[in-house]
Amino acid sequence: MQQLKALIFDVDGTLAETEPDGHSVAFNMAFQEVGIDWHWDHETYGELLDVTGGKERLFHYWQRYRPETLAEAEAHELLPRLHQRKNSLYAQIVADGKIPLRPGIENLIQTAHEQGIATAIATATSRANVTALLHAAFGPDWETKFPIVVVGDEVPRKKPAPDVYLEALRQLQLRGDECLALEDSPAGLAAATSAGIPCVVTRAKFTPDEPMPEALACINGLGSASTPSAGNGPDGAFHGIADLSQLIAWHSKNGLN
Ligand code: XBP
Ligand code: MG
Repeated sequence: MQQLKALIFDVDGTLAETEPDGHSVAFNMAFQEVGIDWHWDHETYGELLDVTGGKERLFHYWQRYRPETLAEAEAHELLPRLHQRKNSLYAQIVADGKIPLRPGIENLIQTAHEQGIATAIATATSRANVTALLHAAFGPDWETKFPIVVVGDEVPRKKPAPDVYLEALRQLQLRGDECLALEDSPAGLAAATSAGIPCVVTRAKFTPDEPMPEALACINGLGSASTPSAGNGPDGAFHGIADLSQLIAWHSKNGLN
């Protein structure tokens, strides 16, 4: 049995509900601002989340659904600019305090630090977006909580490739089985497990309603005293709070060990 030495957190969907309340809102605002007749409703955005990375998502949508709206050269000029504008609008939404951390996250990070368990970030989003969210949530010294932050555009391949997790392991100087990943998406789960890191999925609003047998546990959130979580852990049905002691217990049963 391997001792748990680090928790590696995904950002969007796992730390906070940034997709429905932040990124998708900001994408639609940016479409309006630049005068393109695109609009991503909830269902469309949910499907587009299979493509990780906002810029990649824009190019995918253009090529797959609306190729007639932009010529090749126009798309290569407009879409990166649109993505930048989306990120500025997203940063503003976050700075306005509109996206709280999900229940249990703050407590989990605090307890991990008290018990000498490292906390790191492995995300498909950009460093600027991580900074915006964590600064708003934890204040100006947020980097003391997350000294290791690995982002999608600073590694060769985004999730579902394992690159962000492999780089996090390299910086942590730990093996995969000494860590636990927290994710909300099939792409994130695939990234963590292919890096050899057991993964707990905390379902978010956009998590597809499908079984995730590769997950060590798949629950509908970390849960709190007022709203306990439910789902499945390695021992079967789970109902309660997935606090640090629960995560350590699950980690000790990790089949990857
Ligand atoms: C989720 C993503 C990101 C965000 C948007 O990342 O795939 O692309 O949707 O952010 P994760 P960007 O769940 O790994 O945190 O526009 O910066 O890509
Ligand atoms: Mg996510």
